[in-house]
Amino acid sequence: MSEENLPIVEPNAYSADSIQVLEGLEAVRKRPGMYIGDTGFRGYHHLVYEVVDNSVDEALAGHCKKITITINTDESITVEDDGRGIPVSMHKNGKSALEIVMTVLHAGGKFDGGSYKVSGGLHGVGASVVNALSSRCQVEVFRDGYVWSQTYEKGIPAGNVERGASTDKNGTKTTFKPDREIFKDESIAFDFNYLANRIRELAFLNAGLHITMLDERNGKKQDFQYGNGIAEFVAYMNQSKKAIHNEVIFFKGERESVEIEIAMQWNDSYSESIFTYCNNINTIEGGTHLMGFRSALTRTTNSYATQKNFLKDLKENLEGEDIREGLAAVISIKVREPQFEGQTKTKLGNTEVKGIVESLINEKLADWFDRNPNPSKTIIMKCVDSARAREAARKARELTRRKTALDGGSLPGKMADCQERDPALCELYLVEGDSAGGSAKMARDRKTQAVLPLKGKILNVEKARFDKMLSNEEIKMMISALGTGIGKDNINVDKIRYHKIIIMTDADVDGSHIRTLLLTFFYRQMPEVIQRGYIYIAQPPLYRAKKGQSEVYLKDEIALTEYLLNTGLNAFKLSGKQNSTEAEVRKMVLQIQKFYQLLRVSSKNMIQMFCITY
Ligand code: 0RA
Repeated sequence: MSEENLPIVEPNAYSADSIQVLEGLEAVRKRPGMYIGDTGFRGYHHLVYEVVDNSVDEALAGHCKKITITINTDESITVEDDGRGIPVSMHKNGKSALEIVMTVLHAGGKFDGGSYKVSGGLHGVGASVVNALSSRCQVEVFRDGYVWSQTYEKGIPAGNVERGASTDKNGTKTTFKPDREIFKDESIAFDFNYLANRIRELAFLNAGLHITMLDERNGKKQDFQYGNGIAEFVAYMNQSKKAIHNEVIFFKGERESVEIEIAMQWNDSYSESIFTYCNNINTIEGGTHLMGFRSALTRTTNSYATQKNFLKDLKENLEGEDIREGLAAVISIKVREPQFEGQTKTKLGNTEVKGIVESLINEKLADWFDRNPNPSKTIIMKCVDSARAREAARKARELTRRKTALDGGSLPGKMADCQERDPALCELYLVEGDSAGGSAKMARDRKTQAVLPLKGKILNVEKARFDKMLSNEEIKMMISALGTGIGKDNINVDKIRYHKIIIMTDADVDGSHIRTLLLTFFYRQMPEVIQRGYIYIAQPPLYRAKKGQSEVYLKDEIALTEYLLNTGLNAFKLSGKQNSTEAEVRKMVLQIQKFYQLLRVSSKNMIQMFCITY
């Protein structure tokens, strides 16, 4: 049947199919967490990624060059691509393919199995999940000369697929508004920068793909397009560091239908940053691609260094970690049937991938070393340095074994510990400077709250080797206060003495610098402490409101407006409506506030429009 002649289907036709659809949508709405992780900030933003992933899949298949993501003023999202458009043709059961994609779980690629070689996201489950969790969703498909559209409410079609105006465009445009019955926390709103981080990543991972982000709430616009893909990603990672060689090393290849791209560049820091991806998904837990990369890097670097006689003073081979010190790298592979394992399903399990990646890197890296003798020598010299430092640190550690401050035997003198011994009940405040430390000690509840004052700027562990870090007084104090020990083979997070570690720095630039340094320390040396959710940041309130005897602290502008409304409104009545309730007045004031905000934005846009016209 041709798409131009879609038959009219009874909107509420009672069939086995529609019962299944309703059951599917209900399952998603009942347990949204199973499909999008959670219904808080993360899950709310995850909806956008699911829709964008479908457009990126279309780009991966080679049919889409441009994606535009718009945050609309009503907190709905529009994602538009210039791909082939979701098929709208009639399916066997009398429904349009579009309706099936949007309402049936797991339908995405099913009705057209051979369409995509690889796929990110939920493999096409995404569209129907987002639809089910949206109060309203509209899809417009530009295809075969017409605009086709269908609208849904909580995932249920509000009508049939309609053929609209004629068009010569191709593509898909989805607009959805997250359902507040599911995403109950009304304070959650789309965060442009949070979305931009993932969008930038997608643009890096898909060289040449042009993604534009627009925020209609404030007129913000950002374009992402990287012709050199992950090589530019690595340059971006190193932008605030000093690279030790100019060119980002980049390899690309395809073997046994696995596509592999690797970009890397060493910088003068002492930490390694390797990001790995499979089908555009960040494999945080690593896996077989990372294993293949590591083993090839260690082997090829050692064999080149030995052949050039660079290891003669070292008398042993370089270890993997010597080579990866200061390395920034991105590994991106695309496979047909990815197996994701691990606790968070972000560990690549495909066993064949290790050997494939390993042999490609062995070959290409050996060739790169041969063709680039000067940067190769610089890189190997840095690895040799690192091996020497590792050896020195090992000797130093052996000499100072026994009970040192680092084993948590003795607590630092400046620290005020708490009385409680159950870590789950204990809080440690890391405070900037002795005077703030003094105030915190006076204000604390000494039963459960411990205070450790730190002197000014702590060491930047990103720029220091392990042995230097261990000789730093502030760092030593923290480690002994925490009680976990330190270092790859010596740390034991189960021994931590506090389940709440609160970073409490001053509300100024120095304070945020120190906070960054502390977070860097935890990120690099005690990532598990972050993963377990033990790290907190104290947020000093911006306002104090005093009224008679009562005194409250207000976190920010929003809290202030809320407070003013709550305390001031009972005195007001809407003019002409003497019996207006407080809730009515409140709603109206909030609407006026929102209206003014939108007016500010749109008048800015208007002025821009006029400037262009005249
Ligand atoms: C299945 C088959 C075809 C296109 C798509 C899915 C498709 C889905 C989405 C979702 C967002 N944007 C999209 N663009 C395309 C191709 C069918 C054909 O024309 O052969």
